Amino acid sequence: MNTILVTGSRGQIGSDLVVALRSRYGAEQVIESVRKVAPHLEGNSLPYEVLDVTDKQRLQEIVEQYRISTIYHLAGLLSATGEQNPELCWNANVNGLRNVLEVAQSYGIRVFWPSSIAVFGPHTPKLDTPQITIEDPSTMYGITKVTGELLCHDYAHRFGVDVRSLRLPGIISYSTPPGGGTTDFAVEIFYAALKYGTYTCFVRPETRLPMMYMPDAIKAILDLMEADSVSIKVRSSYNIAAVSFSAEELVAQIQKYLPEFTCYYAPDFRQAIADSWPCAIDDSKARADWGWKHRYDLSAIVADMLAKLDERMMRAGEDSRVCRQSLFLTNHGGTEYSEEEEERNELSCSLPRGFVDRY
Ligand code: AKB
Repeated sequence: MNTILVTGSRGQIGSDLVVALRSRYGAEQVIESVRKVAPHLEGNSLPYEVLDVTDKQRLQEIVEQYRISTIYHLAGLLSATGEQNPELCWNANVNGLRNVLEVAQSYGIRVFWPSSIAVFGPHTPKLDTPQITIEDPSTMYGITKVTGELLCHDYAHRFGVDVRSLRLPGIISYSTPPGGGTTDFAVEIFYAALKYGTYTCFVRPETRLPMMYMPDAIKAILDLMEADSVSIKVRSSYNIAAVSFSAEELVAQIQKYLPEFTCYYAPDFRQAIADSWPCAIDDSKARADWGWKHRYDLSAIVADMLAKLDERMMRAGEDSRVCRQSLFLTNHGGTEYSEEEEERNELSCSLPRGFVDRY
């Protein structure tokens, strides 16, 4: 029986991943864990635990209690918050991962851990960034991801831990806003476009970064974790890619639906982080080893994001500026989730934390 623990389960990826895992393996088989109990989790009939991943003893107790066989270890800080709190970033990202790998070794657990394009730095080739290349990150977040990759490689080869990882790009999603990343602008912009018709972007218009739509990210994680062990040739972390676009290209695509939408640019400290990352990475190894293939290009992402957010705003009784009819007619998207799953994933259309203050 596959019993799964998801750490950081209420983050941007965790929120969607838990829904997908529960639909695949059964609701009771997936145990969520969060660092602090949130009011909406109390009274939740599905299993969840409070876990600070730096507490190895508590992690071990949960693993024993539920006889966990797979851990999706998502708890950790992102690049922008990591720069503002480097000590916490190191502690949560590196010591947390090490605890997971230690426990995985003791109990024979399969592990998924997200690395990031943040492992790359100013001397890394910016276009078609190869699987094996210079890794000279200029952020604490990137340093923790390089360290994490080395730990994964070591625990896999030295102790036989079945750990699998992806170097994720910026993830665009409508269920839960991201918290504290450099690529967050590519999500915030949708909320702002619909609600206010204007957005102030914290990177320059020509800033081009690798991105992926959440349904593709969930598919990549599930495909990787279900692949035959012998096909997983990279145990540090796989390059993975879908689309690459600049901030101004994203704006232009949104303007096709919302012609009056205006974007202003006020680059802040996150510009330097974005400038240190690649524009587009080569993921041919993932495509060859375990058959990775993305589905959503920029136009499909924008159509689906606007339709889904607009629908949520409508359900929440909020106004959006979309011409509903034209949006739905051109919605080529559709996600992997059924209506029923979406209903279960009752996440509101609230704006990202701290986001409203800027308006
Ligand atoms: C971030 O911006 O920090 C993340 C990432 C690319 O790892 N989205």
